[in-house]
Amino acid sequence: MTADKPRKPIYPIQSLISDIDTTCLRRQSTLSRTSDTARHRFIIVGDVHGMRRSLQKLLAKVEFDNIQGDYLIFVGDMTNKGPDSAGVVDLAIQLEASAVRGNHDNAVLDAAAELAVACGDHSQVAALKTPSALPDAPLSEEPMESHLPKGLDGAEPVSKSPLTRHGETTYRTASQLSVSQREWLAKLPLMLRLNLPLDRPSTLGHNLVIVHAGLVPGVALEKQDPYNIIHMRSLKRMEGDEGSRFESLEEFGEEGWAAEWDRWQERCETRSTVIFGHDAKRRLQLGNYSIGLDSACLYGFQLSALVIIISESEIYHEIVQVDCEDTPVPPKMKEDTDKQTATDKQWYGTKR
Ligand SMILES: [Mn+2]
Repeated sequence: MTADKPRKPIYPIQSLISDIDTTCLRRQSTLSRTSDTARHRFIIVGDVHGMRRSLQKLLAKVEFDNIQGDYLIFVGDMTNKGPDSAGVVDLAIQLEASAVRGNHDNAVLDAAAELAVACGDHSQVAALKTPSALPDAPLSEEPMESHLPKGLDGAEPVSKSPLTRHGETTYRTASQLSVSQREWLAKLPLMLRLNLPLDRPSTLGHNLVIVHAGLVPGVALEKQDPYNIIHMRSLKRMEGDEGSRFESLEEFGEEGWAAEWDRWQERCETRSTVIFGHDAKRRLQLGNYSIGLDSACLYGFQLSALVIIISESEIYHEIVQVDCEDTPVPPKMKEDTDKQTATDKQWYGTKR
C-alpha cells in the first residue's frame, strides 16, 4: 500500500484465513432426500454497521432459517457508526454466523483495548503496541461504559482525553460491547475461503473468498497484506521488468480494485470470485469475479445479501435487498470539490 493515508493500528490477528466447512452441505444433501423443504444456502450480508433492524428485515425477507441449514456470513463492519452494534453482534452469535473483520470492527477492538488500558487494565498494553498478529490477547472485564472518560458518555465534551487513536463514536461503540461480543469480533479471520462442491455447475465458480475491503490480483491469499485486506478501495498499476504488479490504495480512485480483479481472473486458469464490502460509495457491485455488497444501509440506502443456493444439480445465486430500517447516519463529505472523483460526485449527488 502506498502512503496515501497514514496506517491505522491493526488489533492482533488470531487467524488470517479460515475455511468454511462445506461438509455441512453433504449433511444437508442427506437431509434433502427425505424432506422437500430442506434448503442449502449461504447468505452473505453486506456492511451492517450496527443497523440491527435493517439486518432483521433482510433476514426475514430471505426467510433465513439456520435450523433448515441456511448459513449466515458477514463481509465485515458489522459494528460502529450505527445505533446497535451490540445487538448485531448478538444476533450474529445467536445465528452461528461466520464473518470477516472489517476496518471498523478492527478500530472498535483497538479502541476497546485502549479504553481498558486507560482504565488501568494492563493486559491490553501489548495489543496496543503490536502492529499486528499478536495472538490471544486476553480481553478486559466488562462493562467499560461506566469507566468512560468524562465526555464520551455524551454528557459533556471531552476536555482532556488520553484516548487519541480513534474518534468518539468508535470509543462509544467499544464501550457498549460486552467481553463475549468483543471476543467474538477478535477471533474473526481476515479472509474466509468457501470452496463449493465441484460436482455441479456454479454461477459463481467454485472458489469463493470473502474479505472486507479487497485483494491484490496476482498475490497469494497467504501473502496479502492484512492492512490492505480491510482498508483498500483501488489499485495503482506499477509497470516493472517482470510485468505489471499492483499497489493497493485506500482512496476511491476512478475505478475500484474489483474491476482489475475481474480482468486478472480472465487470464487465470483457476479463477476466484471475491465477495466484499467496504465501498459504500460504489454501492452494489456485480462483477464477473467480484461482488461488492456494501449498498450504504448506514447512509439510508439498502442492506444487501448475496444468496447462494445449492441444489442437487446446480449452484446459483441471487441478490436480495431491503431498504434501510434504522435511522441513517449522514455521510462525511469532502469539502474540497477539486479533490472529488467522479465516484464522489455521483455519491454526493445521490445521497438523501
Ligand atoms: Mn469498511
